[in-house]
Amino acid sequence: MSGVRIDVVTIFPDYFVPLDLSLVGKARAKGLLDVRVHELRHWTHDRHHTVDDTPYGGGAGLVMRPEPWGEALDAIAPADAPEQPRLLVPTPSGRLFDQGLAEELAAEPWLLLACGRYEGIDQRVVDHAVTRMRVDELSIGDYVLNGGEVAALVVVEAITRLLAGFLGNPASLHEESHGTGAEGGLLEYPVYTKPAVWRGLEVPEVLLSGHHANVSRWRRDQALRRTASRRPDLISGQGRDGWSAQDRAVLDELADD
Ligand code: JAH
Repeated sequence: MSGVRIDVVTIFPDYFVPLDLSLVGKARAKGLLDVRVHELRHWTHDRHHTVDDTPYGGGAGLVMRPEPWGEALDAIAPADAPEQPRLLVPTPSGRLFDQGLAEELAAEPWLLLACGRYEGIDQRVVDHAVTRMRVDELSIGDYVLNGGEVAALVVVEAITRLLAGFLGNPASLHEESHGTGAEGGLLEYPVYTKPAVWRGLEVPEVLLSGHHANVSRWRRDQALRRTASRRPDLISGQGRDGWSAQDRAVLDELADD
C-alpha cells in the first residue's frame, strides 16, 4: 500500500491542525496518508507578504494574485517532473464533491488542494495549471464559506476514511448512506442500542426479535422511506428499474399518500 500524498496550500495552515487527530492522524501514522501543509505567503516577495489585490473590472472584495500561486505550484510540483498531482480547488462554483468522487480521489497517488480566500483565485492559475496537470474545481455543497480550507478538510476526511477502510474494515464502509456499494444511493436506516425502553420510547420490536430476514427487510423499508421523504432526488435518479418487487411495493405505497 503506497498511500496518498496530499499537499495543501493555504494562508491559514492552522485550519489543518485537526488532521493530526483521530482517524486522519492514524492513517498518517500508518503511512496510508502523507499530508503536507504549505503557507502560501512563503511564495511572496514583498515585505507585507501580499497575496491579494483589487479585481479587474471593479466590484466588491479582493482576488488572490496569481504569482504566489504559480510559484507555490512550481515548487511543490516542478513543471518538468514526470509525476504531477491532481489539483483540487474548492470553490462554490465547482463540480459537486460526492462519495463517488471521494472514491475516485482515494485511488490517486497525489493530490494538491489549493485553498482560496476572499473572492477567489485569479482564474489564470487554474488556466495555467491545466496545461500540465489534471484540475478539478470542487464544491462540497451549495453554500458560501469564507475560503476553501473547511471544504479541503472535508475532502481529506472523506478520502482518508476510505484509505483506512481498504486495510481495516471494508465491510462497514459499504452499507452506509451514499456508499456506491450494494445499498448505494439510499440514506441510512435508523439505529438503536440499549436500553430497550428509554424515556418511554421503545426500540422497534423487529430489532429485538432475532429474525434476521425480517430485520433486513425492515431496515431496507426504513431506508427507502427516509430517502423518499428527505432526498427524493436520490430515488428518481435511480429510475423505475433496479428496485426489487418489495422495494417497488414500498415506493408505490409512499407515492399514494
Ligand atoms: C469561498 C474560496 N462548496 C463550499 C465552498 C467551497 C469553497 C468556498 N466556499 C464554499 C470558497 C471563498 C473563497 C472558496
